[in-house]
Amino acid sequence: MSHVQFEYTSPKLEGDVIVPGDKSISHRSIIFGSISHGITKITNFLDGEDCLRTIHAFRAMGVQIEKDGNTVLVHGNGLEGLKKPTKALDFGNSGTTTRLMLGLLSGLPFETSIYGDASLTKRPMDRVVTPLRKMGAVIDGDADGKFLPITVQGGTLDGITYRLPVKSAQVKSALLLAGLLAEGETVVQEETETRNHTEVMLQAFGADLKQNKEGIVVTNKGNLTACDVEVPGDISSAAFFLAAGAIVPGSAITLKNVGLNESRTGILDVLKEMGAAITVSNERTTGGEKIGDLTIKYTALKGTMIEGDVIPRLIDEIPILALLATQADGKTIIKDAEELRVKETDRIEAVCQNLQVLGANITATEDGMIIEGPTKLTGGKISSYMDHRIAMMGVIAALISEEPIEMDEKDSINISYPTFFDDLEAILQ
Ligand code: SPQ
Repeated sequence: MSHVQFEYTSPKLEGDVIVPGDKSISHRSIIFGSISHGITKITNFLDGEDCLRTIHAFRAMGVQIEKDGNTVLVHGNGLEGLKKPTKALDFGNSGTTTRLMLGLLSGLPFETSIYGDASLTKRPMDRVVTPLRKMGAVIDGDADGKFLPITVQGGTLDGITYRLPVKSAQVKSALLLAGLLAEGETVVQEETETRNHTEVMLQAFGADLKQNKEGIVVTNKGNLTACDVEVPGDISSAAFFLAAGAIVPGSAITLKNVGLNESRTGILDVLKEMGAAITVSNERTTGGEKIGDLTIKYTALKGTMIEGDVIPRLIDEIPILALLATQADGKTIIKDAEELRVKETDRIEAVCQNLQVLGANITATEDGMIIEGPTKLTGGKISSYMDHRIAMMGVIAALISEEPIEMDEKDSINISYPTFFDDLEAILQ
């Protein structure tokens, strides 16, 4: 790993950023395009490593997918058009690819083996394997299918009613995908709403999916039909510049075409609560997803409480929100975020250890962290923990640190935001 140093002297951020396409929506557009009939044209597709894993998986199953930059054409031949891959599928670092594909592969008439990188191999898969087995899936893997590598012997499935024990859109989506292939109804119930891109997009592709008081109900009635997808900008990527704009003195940034689906906008609620100068403009809807422009200006912030139902609406933004909280006046408490411990790394430990090195007053708790601000950040040596979101947090920290910040690597950022440094350069004054 090659160490990198970040040093920005009296920076100020000004201008517009067009953040890349949403990672969650990009994955789903490939999956639903591949199982539908017809040509799905995807624009503003995220060219990040995780989404490329999903493309490779479907190409390996015989789907013709043409990619020209951020435009992708998926030539779907329906579920019956998918073929057994000739070798095991490598899902790299991508939790979304793995969990959603486990749902789909469970109902396809062939055997598939899947594996991933060191981080993915440590992430729990039993959260999807357990309910899929209840539907009749035959899944074998390390520690009885808790971890990759996993082999799925696809076959017939029966619909079930399942109440999610974890706040996870990936588990919900895996079951809805399996439900498209199962006999009878599959009902997924969730206590706290998680991102709903699967539901929105399945409806756009013509699936028989409804939401009623029972839960989210899907059946395997008929084929899906190809549907063009314009991917909104990723609010989880925008979050790094929202935070930067709020904490780097003198900054004013506009982030264009950002996805504003309510199940993802928890960060906007929290920023407003903390006193950030943020405005939303140019709101519109495309493919059932809300989009708009976000303008943020530097201003004084105050600490806040982040807990309960907002957590799934900002789960991936917590690392950068923690950095922001080090600059806010007073205490910020983050609770109910135990899911952070099973992301690309244990994000509670990674955030706290890095920010402590930089002189922040931050303490890890079982399900979150407590931050007391404001503190000036010194420089120091930190680690990305090979996690794209931790790495980007480290770079943004360097914008306000008194000394340079050295990090063990920066390439992990390509997972979700390959143009991160170009976008940063473009607004650095
Ligand atoms: O795909 P992966 O690796 O799980 O990515 C992450 C991320 O930070 O990019 C989580 F580490 O995002 C998840 C997110 O946390 C993407 C996702 C989705 O597209 O459905 C849902 C969330 O995960 P979960 O486990 O809460 O369902």
